[in-house]
Amino acid sequence: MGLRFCVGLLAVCQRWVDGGRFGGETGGVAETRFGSCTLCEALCGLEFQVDSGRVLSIKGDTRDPLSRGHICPKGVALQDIHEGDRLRTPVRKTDGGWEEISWDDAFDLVVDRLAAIRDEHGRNAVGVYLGNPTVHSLGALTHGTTFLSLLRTRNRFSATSVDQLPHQLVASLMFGHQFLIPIPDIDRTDFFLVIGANPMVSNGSIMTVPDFARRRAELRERGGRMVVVDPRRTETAKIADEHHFIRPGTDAALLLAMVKVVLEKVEGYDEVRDIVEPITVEWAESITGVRGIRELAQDFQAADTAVAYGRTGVSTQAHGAVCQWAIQVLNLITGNLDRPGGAMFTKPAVDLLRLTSAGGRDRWRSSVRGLSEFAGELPVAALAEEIGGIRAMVVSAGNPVLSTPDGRKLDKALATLDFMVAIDPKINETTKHADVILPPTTALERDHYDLVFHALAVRNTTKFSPALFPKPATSRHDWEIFRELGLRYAKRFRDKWFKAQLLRLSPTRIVDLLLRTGSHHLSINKLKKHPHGLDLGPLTPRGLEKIEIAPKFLADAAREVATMPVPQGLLLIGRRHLRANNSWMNDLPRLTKGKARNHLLMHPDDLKARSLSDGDTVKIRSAAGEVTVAVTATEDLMPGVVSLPHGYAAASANDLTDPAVLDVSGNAVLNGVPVTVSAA
Ligand SMILES: Nc1nc2c(c(=O)[nH]1)N[C@H]1C(S)=C(S)[C@@H](COP(=O)(O)OP(=O)(O)OC[C@H]3O[C@@H](n4cnc5c(=O)[nH]c(N)nc54)[C@H](O)[C@@H]3O)O[C@H]1N2
Ligand SMILES: Nc1nc2c(c(=O)[nH]1)N[C@H]1C(S)=C(S)[C@@H](COP(=O)(O)OP(=O)(O)OC[C@H]3O[C@@H](n4cnc5c(=O)[nH]c(N)nc54)[C@H](O)[C@@H]3O)O[C@H]1N2
Ligand code: SF4
Ligand SMILES: [Mo]
Repeated sequence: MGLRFCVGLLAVCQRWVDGGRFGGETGGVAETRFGSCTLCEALCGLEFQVDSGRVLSIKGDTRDPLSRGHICPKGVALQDIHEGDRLRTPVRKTDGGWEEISWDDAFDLVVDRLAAIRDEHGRNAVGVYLGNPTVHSLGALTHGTTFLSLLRTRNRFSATSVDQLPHQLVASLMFGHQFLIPIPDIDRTDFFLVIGANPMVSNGSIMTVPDFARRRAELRERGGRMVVVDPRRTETAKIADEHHFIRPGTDAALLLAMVKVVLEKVEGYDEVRDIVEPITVEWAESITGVRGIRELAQDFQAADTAVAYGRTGVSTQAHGAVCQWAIQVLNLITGNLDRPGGAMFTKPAVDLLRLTSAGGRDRWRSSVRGLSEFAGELPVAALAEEIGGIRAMVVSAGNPVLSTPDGRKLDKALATLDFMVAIDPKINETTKHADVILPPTTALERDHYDLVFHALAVRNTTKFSPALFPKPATSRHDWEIFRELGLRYAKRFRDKWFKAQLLRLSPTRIVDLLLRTGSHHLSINKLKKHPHGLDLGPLTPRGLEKIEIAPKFLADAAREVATMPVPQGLLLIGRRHLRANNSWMNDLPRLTKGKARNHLLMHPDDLKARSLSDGDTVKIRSAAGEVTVAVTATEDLMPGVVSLPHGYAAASANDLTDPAVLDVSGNAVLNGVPVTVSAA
């Protein structure tokens, strides 16, 4: 019934939505256009100067209500992605190398092979991996998910389980929906506690905050305070009022000790009190290396408003789920959950909660290790070992050989597949294993409406970004690729044919429908009248109906923290760079000029203890593997900690991370990896 309603409503919408594209030839007169950057979560508004189908310049749009003119160097590089070296037509692997084929032949070939493997080995023999840019491509979201549901495989993997799975698990268990994730109300808080995040470089994550430096300055002007907890004195730590080094992987001890201190002056919450009972501040200080935990907790509690926020440093580690849970408990018991200045929920123009499942876990398990599914996905750390049972892979917008634990093992496993298709404009360390690569258009050639990050932003805003340029007739959008694959696949397996009809709608039309039925009653046409975006105001209290403060699954995991041993030896953490984006964009000269960045960082005392010097080539070893890389001395690291960025093939951090060690959520442990370092 729902679907018929949609189709009917859509026919009406079709008359309203002109579906027209801006762009085209202008013949020598520069034109100004507006849109948004889709490279990271910050959603920066952009102002383009274009002429004759070419970009003349890209700068920040000062009238965008969210980003207020902010732009980073990657945004400018959208031009380079568009104009640079990339696949523009499908290619097929042959004995003589990559060979161009037509779209029609490519779609038929892919569907024939996937269907044959499903016929022979069953549905779960087809595996899927979705990478990070999926969430930044409207069409990959609207059509990729429908295509995947047609495959009906349980072997679904994504970058979620090397990233934010603990946030989603905690949100589903505490608040009832995996995307009901509290966002720091940074614009009104008096005390901003940042744990394991570096928004000065990342521009915010699960906290869309495009102009972090300015908002931080405004916090200071209001007399507010920012405290950072991080094993590295990061770019964010350097502009904080206070920075604490912490031993990687031990944040759960810090957070539970803070909860215990806060509970001394709060009534109730007996189930939490019981969990933190065995924790002492002294023990937590010895484990974490952080001094003044009691004072930190008391200051947080005493602030008029305060918000604790933790990101990949505390989600991609051994106690990721407990950390994310303890952070929300801290917000809750200090009265800062769901109130201005605290941790709040967004009210986006398109309700993400309506579009996605609430969560759910352990409805099936991986076949080798028996790891639990969450929200329909298995932990990607199990992908390599599942290949064998999996005979074919669909990989879209990702590079798991560089981005998931023990990438080398995955590299070898992918080579044994019967068939692989990649949807990606690039031949990378993963897509090189594909039999067929289907390259989508770039961000400048397609309409964008952000379904995900408006829902995770520090302010309610909304914006439609029309395609800057029309796509060449020979190109296909992500959604057109998924549409063609889906329609052909559904024809083979008629059980899902009806569902496939959803694929016929364009993403823009789907968004129009969602906007019209959303709480702000907007439409694409209304948004087109506001090319800089619309401000929908600051975050407002949601009034949560029910909060499960200590769900058993998380409570059990939290009780384990008290038995955590003091970590010994060197611990590896990652890092990000403003001019890099995970494993891609490393081939763009505009972003990569200057010194190489994929070196190991190490404290001078740790170098000296191993008779090493700044600039030496060193060998890093872990339980999973080894890499050889140059080392740089820095006092910005806590002694006993070393840092290597991920995403570089020459020395991949994920040749060191270990798929055998997982957080209870199933998330990979990418930080706090025990390593040794010696002269190469
Ligand atoms: N050790 C360590 N490992 C990590 C991390 C870490 O901090 N440390 N971080 C983790 C995190 S947070 C993440 S999100 C993952 C990211 O890991 P992945 O998502 O696996 O990899 P990406 O590097 O984002 O790969 C992006 C690919 O998408 C392609 N692409 C770009 N735009 C599009 C598009 O519009 N459509 C399509 N179809 N393809 C496109 C690019 O060409 C590139 O090949 O890495 C994780 N891995
Ligand atoms: N320039 C740039 N921006 C990006 C990306 C990028 O690759 N480049 N990637 C995007 C993606 S996919 C994501 S998910 C976000 C990530 O956004 P963030 O999480 O804000 O970014 P990171 O730089 O990974 O920050 C993690 C921090 O945790 C610290 N850390 C490591 N281990 C621990 C630990 O055990 N405890 C504590 N307390 N801290 C620890 C690290 O030193 C680091 O400073 O960034 C997004 N934005
Ligand atoms: S911070 Fe940079 S990459 Fe992220 S949206 Fe803004 S311009 Fe794009
Ligand atoms: Mo990520």
